[in-house]
Amino acid sequence: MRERATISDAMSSTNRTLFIADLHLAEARPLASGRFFHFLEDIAAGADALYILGDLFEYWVGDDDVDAPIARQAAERIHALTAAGTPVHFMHGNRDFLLARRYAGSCGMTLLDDPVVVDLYGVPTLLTHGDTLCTDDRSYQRFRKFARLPLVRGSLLALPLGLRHALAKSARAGSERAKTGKSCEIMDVNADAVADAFRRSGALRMIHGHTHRPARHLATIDGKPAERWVLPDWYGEGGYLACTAQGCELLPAPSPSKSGSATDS
Ligand SMILES: [Mn+2]
Repeated sequence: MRERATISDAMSSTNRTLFIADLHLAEARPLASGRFFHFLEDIAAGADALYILGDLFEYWVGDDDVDAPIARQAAERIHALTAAGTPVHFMHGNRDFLLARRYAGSCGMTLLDDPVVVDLYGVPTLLTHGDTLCTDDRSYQRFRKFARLPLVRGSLLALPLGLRHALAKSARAGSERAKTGKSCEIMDVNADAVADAFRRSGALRMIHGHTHRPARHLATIDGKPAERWVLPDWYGEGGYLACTAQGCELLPAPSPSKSGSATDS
């Protein structure tokens, strides 16, 4: 352990924990995966831990979809990080909630419940993907509850792979249409839902993604400080939150040298 820390000190600063979300990796978005792999090697190596707070993938139809190259590549790269001693924790997003133990195991990463409170260098910190905070979007919240019932989940996974791909495609098309009207990702979080989450958990800090509105929000709830960090998506340059005992900061993901500031179409 000490030996590894010495090696990684030269690569990146240690004693910090990193958070990312909403990478939306897909075959059609090679620049995002290139950035992510570069991030794993150059930034996450040597960190105390990496938390992926949902929507690592644009969609996920089941761990048995073993032919997807992006899934295989991501598993290899994440596994290299965990094998080198940096624990990786994964929480489901709304796009990849079917990701299960088999795939997580192949990455060497642990699955987290949503929400969960972790002790982050002494600060009780609530981690969530963020979609449950978008309570103004009632139809989405009904769908979310339904889709995650064990029976529904199980029935979905029992469908032939081809049919699951077709369903995922139509769900993405439907969500694109919905965004022009109302969508959780556009409507943002509900302030009362945020305050409730702080109250119920006793956390002083919250970290989430989903809304694609990176920011640091400071509030006082019941006389206590409440710090909320929103993670960026990786449709553009991408980015991450780095936390130490001193606090957190949002940082851009470094571009792999060739692609510069280019983005996927
Ligand atoms: Mn999401």
